[in-house]
Amino acid sequence: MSKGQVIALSGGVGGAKLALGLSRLGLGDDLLIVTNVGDDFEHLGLNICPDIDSVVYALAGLNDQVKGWGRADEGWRFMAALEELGGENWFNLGDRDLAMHVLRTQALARGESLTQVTRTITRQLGIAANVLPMTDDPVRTMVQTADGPLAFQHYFVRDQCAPVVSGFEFEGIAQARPQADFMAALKNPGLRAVIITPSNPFVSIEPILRLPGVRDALAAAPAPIIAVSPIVAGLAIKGPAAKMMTELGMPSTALAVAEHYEGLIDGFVLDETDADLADDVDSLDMRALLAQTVMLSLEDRDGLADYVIAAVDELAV
Ligand code: FO1
Repeated sequence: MSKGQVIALSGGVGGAKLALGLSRLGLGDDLLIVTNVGDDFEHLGLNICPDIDSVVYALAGLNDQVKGWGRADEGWRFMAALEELGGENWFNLGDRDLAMHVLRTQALARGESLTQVTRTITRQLGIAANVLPMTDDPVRTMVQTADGPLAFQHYFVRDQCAPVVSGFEFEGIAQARPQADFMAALKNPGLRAVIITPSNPFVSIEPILRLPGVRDALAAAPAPIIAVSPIVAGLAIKGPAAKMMTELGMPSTALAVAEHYEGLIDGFVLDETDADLADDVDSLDMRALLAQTVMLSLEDRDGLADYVIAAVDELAV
C-alpha cells in the first residue's frame, strides 16, 4: 500500500541527483518533483527549461554526469554550424538535446501547458515520477549586479557567474499560479514528506517558495519538511551558491543555509563533515540530521534518498 505522496523541491544538478535516488525507492507517481522554472528562457526561438531538463535526463538515465547538464553521448554539429553562420553561440544546445527543446516549443505553441508537455515527455521516457514545473506561468529570475540586472542564463552561462550579486528578482512571480497537483499534494492528508533537495537556496528553491500561497501551504502541510544542505564544509558541491552567499554578506556555511530555511523546515540534513555545526542547527527551530550528502555515485544517491525518507518518517511520529 502507498505510504503517501512525497514532494521534492528541485533545481537542476544537485536536486536532480537526489530526485534520482528518490525515484529509485519505488514511490511511482506518488513522487512529485516540483521543479524551478526561474532559469527558463527563450533562446533561438526555443523554450529552454534547464532545471526540468536536468531532472528529466537524470531520471531517464540520459544525463551527462561530467558536465552536470544536458545529455550524455551528445553531438555538437548544430552548434558548429550555428557558429559558422555567425549565430549566438554562448549557450550550448547539443544535437540530441535540441529534440527536447523543439518538442517542448512546438507543444507550448499549440497551447499545451508546460505541465502537459513535461508529462508527455516523462511518460515517453518511462519515468514513473511526476515531474512538475512549479508553475505553468512564466517566471524569470533576474540577477541584480553592480552593472544592473542580468537575465539568469546571461549571468550563469554567458558571464560564468563572474558578476558580484546583490540580490534576485523573480519576474512574474506575483501573478504566477503554483502548479495545481503540487498545491493539491500539499493539502493532501496523505502527504508523507516535503524534501528540499540540495539545490541553490536563492535561485532554485526560493522561486518555488515565493509563489503565491506556497509558504502558507507548506506551513499547513500535514507532513514533515526536511532540507538537505547544498553547502558542505563551506563549499557548494556545484554552482555559485557559496560565492553568492559571500557576496550577499552571509557566511558560506551549511548553518547559514539552515538559518535561511528557519521557520519553514522541521529537519536539516548536514553532511557528516559538518558535524560540528549540529548543535547550532539544533538550537534553531529544527532537528539537525547527519548523513553523507555528497552524491558521487548511484549508491550515494540511493543512500541519501533512503536516509532522508527514513528521517522524515521518524520526524512524523
Ligand atoms: N550550462 C552551461 O554552463 N553551459 C551551457 O552551454 C548550457 C547549456 C544548456 C542547454 C540546455 C539546458 O537544459 C541546460 C544548459 N545548461 C548549460 C545548464 C543550465 O543553464 C544551468 O545549469 C542551470 O540553469 C542551473 O540550474
